[in-house]
Amino acid sequence: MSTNVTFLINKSEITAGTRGASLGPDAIITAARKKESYLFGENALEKIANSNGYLDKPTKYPFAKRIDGLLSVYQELNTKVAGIINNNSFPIILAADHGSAGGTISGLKSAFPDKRIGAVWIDAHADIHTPYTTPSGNMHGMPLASVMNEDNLECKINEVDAETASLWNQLKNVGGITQKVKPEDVVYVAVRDTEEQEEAIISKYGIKWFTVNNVRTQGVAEIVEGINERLKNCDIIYVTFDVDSMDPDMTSHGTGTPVPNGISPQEAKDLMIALAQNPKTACMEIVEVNPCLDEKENTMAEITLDIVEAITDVIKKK
Ligand SMILES: [Mn+2]
Repeated sequence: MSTNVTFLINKSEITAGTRGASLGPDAIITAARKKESYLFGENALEKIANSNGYLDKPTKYPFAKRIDGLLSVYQELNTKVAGIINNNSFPIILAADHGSAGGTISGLKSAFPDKRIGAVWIDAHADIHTPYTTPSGNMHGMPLASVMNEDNLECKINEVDAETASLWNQLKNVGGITQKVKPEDVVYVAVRDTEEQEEAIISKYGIKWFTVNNVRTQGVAEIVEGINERLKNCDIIYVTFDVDSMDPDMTSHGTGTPVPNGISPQEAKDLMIALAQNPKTACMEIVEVNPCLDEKENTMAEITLDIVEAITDVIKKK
């Protein structure tokens, strides 16, 4: 058996709070060219339209910044990701910021409308805010809530206007199915920087959460066993990897919101390889490389490339 891989590049950085993540996918491709890897020439590569023009004008939506642009990004990802899967290829999304994940999951659900989807969220952050709870308005903190059809009104701190609420509802409805992932089918790995509104929802649903310490003390194999056990009733698995899950001292600060005490690059690679090996895994996404913020030249992209190469190898042999 062999599987085709299609890289899907999304350079939209409209949901991050810092600038430069749109250069992340190119930084990874540059790292490949530097080491004369032909990864991106030997596999199919597609792109979605660039929405970064939304950064050049003020946003009307303080609690969901540039949500109008994000709606287009979700719609385009929905079509592209479903199209790649329906074409019997395995999509690996290289995206600027994590707002992309909601569109990707929409596409996965569009391809598999009757299947139960599990999501493995490897990240320093929980990304489960909503316009009603966000302190920053940055939508890279909301993709998971958007695909869970979650508003978290119990923890509401913002008075959201009708237009924002309508756009948020449209975002949750991309692909025509509002709840794409159930809370019991989400697993966090390495999350360590959360806000109380997020913690409330995580504990309300009992979302499974493996800490950095769990990974370090139990080892990657046991964590992956735990993930697979938790998601045993899911038909399809989506894996999202935010590079800020890794420790900035062992990588670099080349990401929008670095957080100390993350997993090591080796742990990240072992984890991603093991997850790629699961036959249920149907889509993987890598996000938040920001070379503008990298104090060690292109180190974050080089480390990320190593992970992307490793999972591509595994997937192509499936
Ligand atoms: Mn994230």
